[in-house]
Amino acid sequence: MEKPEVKYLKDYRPPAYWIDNTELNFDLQETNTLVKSVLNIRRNNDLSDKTIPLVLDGKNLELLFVKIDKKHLDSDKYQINSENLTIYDVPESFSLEVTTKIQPQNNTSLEGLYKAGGIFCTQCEAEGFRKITYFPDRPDVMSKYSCTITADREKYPILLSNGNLINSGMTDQNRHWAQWEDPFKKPSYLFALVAGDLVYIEDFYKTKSGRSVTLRIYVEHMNIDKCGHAMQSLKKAMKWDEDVFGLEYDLDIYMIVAVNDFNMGAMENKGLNIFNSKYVLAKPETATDIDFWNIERVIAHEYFHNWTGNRVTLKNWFQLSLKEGLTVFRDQEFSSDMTSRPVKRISDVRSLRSFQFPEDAGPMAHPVRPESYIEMDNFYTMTVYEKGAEIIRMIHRILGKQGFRKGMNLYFKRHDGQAVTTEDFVKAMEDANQADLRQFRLWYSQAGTPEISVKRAYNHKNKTYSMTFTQKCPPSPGMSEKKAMHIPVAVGLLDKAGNDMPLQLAGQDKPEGTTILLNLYKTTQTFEFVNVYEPPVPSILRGFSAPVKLRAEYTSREQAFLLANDSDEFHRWDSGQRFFAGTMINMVQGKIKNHDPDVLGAIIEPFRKTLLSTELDKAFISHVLTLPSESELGILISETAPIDPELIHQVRRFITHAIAKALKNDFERIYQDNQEKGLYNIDAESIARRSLKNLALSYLGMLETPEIIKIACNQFNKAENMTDEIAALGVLSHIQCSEREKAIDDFYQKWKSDTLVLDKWFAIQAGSQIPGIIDKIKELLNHPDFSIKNPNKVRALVSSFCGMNPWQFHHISGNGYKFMTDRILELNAINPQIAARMAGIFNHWKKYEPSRQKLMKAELEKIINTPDISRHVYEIVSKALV
Ligand code: B3K
Ligand code: ZN
Repeated sequence: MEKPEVKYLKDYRPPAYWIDNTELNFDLQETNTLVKSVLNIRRNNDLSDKTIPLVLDGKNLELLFVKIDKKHLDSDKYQINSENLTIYDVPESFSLEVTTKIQPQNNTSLEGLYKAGGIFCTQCEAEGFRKITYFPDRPDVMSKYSCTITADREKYPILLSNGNLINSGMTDQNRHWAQWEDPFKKPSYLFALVAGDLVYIEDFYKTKSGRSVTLRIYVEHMNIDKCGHAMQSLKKAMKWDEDVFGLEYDLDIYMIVAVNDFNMGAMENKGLNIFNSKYVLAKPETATDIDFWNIERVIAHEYFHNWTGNRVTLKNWFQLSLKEGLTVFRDQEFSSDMTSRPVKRISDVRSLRSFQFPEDAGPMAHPVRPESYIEMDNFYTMTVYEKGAEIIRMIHRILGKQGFRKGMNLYFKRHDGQAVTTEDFVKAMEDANQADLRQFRLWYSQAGTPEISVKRAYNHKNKTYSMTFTQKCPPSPGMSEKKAMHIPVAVGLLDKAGNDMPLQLAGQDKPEGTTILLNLYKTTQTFEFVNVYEPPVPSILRGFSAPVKLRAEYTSREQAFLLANDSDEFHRWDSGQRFFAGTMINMVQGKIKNHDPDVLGAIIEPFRKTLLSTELDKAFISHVLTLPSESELGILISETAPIDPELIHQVRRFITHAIAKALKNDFERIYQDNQEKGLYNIDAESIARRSLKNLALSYLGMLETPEIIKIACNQFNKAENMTDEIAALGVLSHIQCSEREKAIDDFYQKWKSDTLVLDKWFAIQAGSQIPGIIDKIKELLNHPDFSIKNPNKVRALVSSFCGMNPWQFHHISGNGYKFMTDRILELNAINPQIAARMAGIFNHWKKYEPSRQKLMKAELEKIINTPDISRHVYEIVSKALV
């Protein structure tokens, strides 16, 4: 194939033409859909060159007519190729009418306008609008849209687009139309259209200034009883944004549509969010506690985009983190306020370390503001989203809550209605606080995870304690030298009794609290504390104040001490994880013997103490007692040695089994004590109780005794909520017994008409630890309820296998790898975005031991040598092979 073009930030140029108004007209049909667009175009007079032709983006479109100021344009006046429509010699301002023909029913990429499950819907971000009509498909061209949709009345009774419904009517007996108008200017990526046989629930929200907003959630008929939680979440999010940021919703109606076929979680189209049904539909019988939380989070995230993304949008796609990092930070804060702040922080950091850190150390490593891309869709990454949110969180910490709010206010005051950059954001934060974030900006431009090491020394005579921090950042693709960054490190000191010491830095006249923010600016920097009455144990990087790898060289005794005593719950959890991980890694590396009773005792005692604590929050206990996963252990090991997934699997299994055996009675008691009492509830406390109970069950499951199988079957059969039902099925899924087969069968029979619940059924089987499960997975590919065209099904069956079952995916036969390559190639032709996501599974091939490296490399080569490989997949695989 030809090498695809690389786009660079440094090549950014302002648009040559503005589009003041966009009038769209859709004639939706079963075979050919006609799209007519009328654009009011005006030359950008800021540019000195007045001869630049008008270049519009367009892909997979059949051009029917072009008119300028209502007159047909002869075909020698324009040029079309597979990417653009170019018109030469256009007036300074004019109206352009373009009519194109598309086939949404054949569009399996789920980008642009597509029809799936009988519903027409759109996904335009990042560059999907160009699959609908010719347009300057870039976020800095903001236009006012109106949209008229005509369709069969019976098949598509609901016709929606952005903004307000202006008018509607019938064209003949069978076809009807609706006209929508969005009063706010927006980039093309926020355009949306939906047409289908849907029903809705309706509610209202009164904004703080007293306006009433209509809220609607549209779903397929059979799901009407599963929208309540999403609606409550939306109202909570609207209220929270008013309370915390003073931000109010701006249109009279807010609509959410749930569809089953969707590439990602959801999309923030102005006034008309389109959601993967997974993040809308829930009732206790069908959705787990985690699902309920995720729905609340994603509904809030898309709602928050209305200000951070829609009203203030992006100048170009390199700025993606301007909206995504900021909006993730906002949704994290929202979830923290709705649930438990430390627990939320723990799970966010866990996922940052499991996915973003490896990304930042691999072939796809890129700065939070990338400098180049081949296919923008490949840059909706953990780095842009989650590391981007960490950057915002550091600014929040450095400036404080009020300073941050002042910065946000100034940002909106300056930039409402504009397309701007991350630089504009940082500038607003600086100007509102007279702060200096010059060095801090490196977080946007330098890829890679900084590593911090700490040397500490206590001076008995002077009662001083010094901490010397050294930072370095490993090289990343295209960036070998890194500059020292501004890193905020929150620190506390514990005395022997486990209490926080008052902290006084040399030069301060009195102690200032028990947690202090140390700002690192240099490669090496020393801080000295005075009046430290005894040698302390430091608690470093409290609350995970910066996205860095900390090499603090704690002894395991110190780790156990911090696990038992640290007042910072995040750091307490983190110390526990390091402690458990350290022991397991030593076993993997043969530094300690598996069966050494002292080693086991050293793990089991703190484990038991935490399990039986009556003071700690149960959700927190569950997090502490969830041992680092096989993948997490692999990531840690890969920093010093190659990964052997089989060995890691054996050690982790051995440890969990040993814990289960030693604490059997305790687990049984916890299991009994935390049974559901009274009505099912989804408040934080009930969720915590269920998670601890099900954690106990999963440890007990390791014992695989008839007694435990009976307990699990009992829970499975009696469960009245999906959390308990799927937890029990999960436990059974790993045990080879007839009860397992029966439970899997029963579950299918019970839920075969609920596609979202079936995703869980596929995922549980893909994650099963029974050896040779890959054969079952291959069989399931042919199951009538599986479809390779449905991204949720692919994620459930195929991605879960790689994610939940690393030792079988990495089986030394190479069968797991071959299986993945087959799926990637199959999807390459159907849905390149999803294919590219899956291809990323081979990104870390160099971190494995030699035989697996060789096998994975061969797969990558096979993929890249396949004819017709998409740009999406090419970008990922070619980078992995460098
Ligand atoms: N902005 C969308 C993601 C679009 C992904 C395009 N490939 C959802 C979100 O982050 O809110
Ligand atoms: Zn987002």
